[in-house]
Amino acid sequence: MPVCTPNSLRGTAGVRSKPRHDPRLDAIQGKVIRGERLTLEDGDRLYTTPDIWGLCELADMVRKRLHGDAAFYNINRHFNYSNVCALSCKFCEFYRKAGDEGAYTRNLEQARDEGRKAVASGATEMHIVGGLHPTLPFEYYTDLLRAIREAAPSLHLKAFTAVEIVHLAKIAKVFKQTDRASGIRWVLEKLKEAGLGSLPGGGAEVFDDRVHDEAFKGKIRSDVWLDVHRVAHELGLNTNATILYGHIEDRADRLVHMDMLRRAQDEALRRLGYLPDETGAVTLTRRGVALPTPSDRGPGTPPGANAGGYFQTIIPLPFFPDGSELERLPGPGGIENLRTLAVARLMLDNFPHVKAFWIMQTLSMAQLMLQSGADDIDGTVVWYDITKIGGSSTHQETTVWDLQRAIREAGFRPVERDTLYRRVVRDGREWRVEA
Ligand code: V47
Repeated sequence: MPVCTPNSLRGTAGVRSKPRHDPRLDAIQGKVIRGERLTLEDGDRLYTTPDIWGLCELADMVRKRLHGDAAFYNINRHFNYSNVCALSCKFCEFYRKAGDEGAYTRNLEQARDEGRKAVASGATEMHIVGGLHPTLPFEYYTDLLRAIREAAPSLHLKAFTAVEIVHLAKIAKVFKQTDRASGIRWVLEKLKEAGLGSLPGGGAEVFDDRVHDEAFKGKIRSDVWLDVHRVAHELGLNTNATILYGHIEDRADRLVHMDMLRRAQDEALRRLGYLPDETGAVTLTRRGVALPTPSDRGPGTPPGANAGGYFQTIIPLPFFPDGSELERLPGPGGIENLRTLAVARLMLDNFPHVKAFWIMQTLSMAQLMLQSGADDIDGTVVWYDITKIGGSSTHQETTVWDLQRAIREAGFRPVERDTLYRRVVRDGREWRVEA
């Protein structure tokens, strides 16, 4: 049970009944129990309800229906191959221009070395992203994957956001505005051959053209981001999705973003044979609906082979203003973070997982999020260069022990997963996925 359930105190002598019960949540609760899709208006009610704990309880109900008392983490490493970027997004503190102090680009030997270190630390995954480097050739990226793959064959390579994939299509000169999918497919096929296992969820930001042009001009828009993920799904690759909130967008923009993602997921799940309702929606949060299961056979087989082809998880990312061009903005507070995560769990009824990325949410906040819709807190990470919270360095590592303790303290059972959410059975650094 969530720690904050004033309902459980009802009737206790001397304790007032739930102070902010919002009757508007009752109708939404009925829909959630029946596994019906929530509308944008429902989303607005969830966002404006004063009954934050009622909202968290609803999201927790869905999360428990899907995952019971399991809460997932993984052993992973992040590797940023370069922070040199042709774009200058206002929210980003990561990018540098070539020649700037602190600009870096890693070579293949450094990449191999990172792969070896990751394996030695027991990692199952490497998360690889970087800036849009203006001069590196296409072969750098395939060589990068191959180098890590050779040095560390057991690692799943979750690499390159949709923004990078389009950049690669442009530098390989295969990107055509009139037929975007073919260039994207060409790039993804080459990367898959080189060892790509899945795509991370970055670069989605907020799917609104006004916000886009104000805060991340020059970056791909929502239609192109969704095209990349659709083609990846068609190729059997699983992908993740993010939403970056708490900057210049408003809550309505966030709801539209979530709605666009769940439509894209409807399409992916229909392709996998899930039966839609009369509106075309495929909800996974109905009782008795089986979650998609990747059939990849684990270490030793090419990562990503027959992995499925759908969105695995939504990762709400709170905006951190420090060091960015939007430093004047306050960024979202704790309650807004909790609310957005719970709303995401309820609106995205066809996403199997909701991740509270502890690096951006903090581990303490991730615990509350586990009680409010999240079922995953990401991994050991080690180096993280995209956001450096409170002036922290790029070394942002936590131990498996800390992750497990945080999960247990939140009332859940820690389950180590691989990138594709299969259970990991481990004996020290040796591991395999459960059959
Ligand atoms: O796309 C950049 C965001 C994202 C800031 O797929 C910022 O498993 C907050 O996508 N404040 C990259 N956010 C991170 C990402 C991710 C992280 C963990 C797991 C996965 C996954 C994906 O970080 C970017 C952007 O939206 N970001 N700057 C900032 N100042």
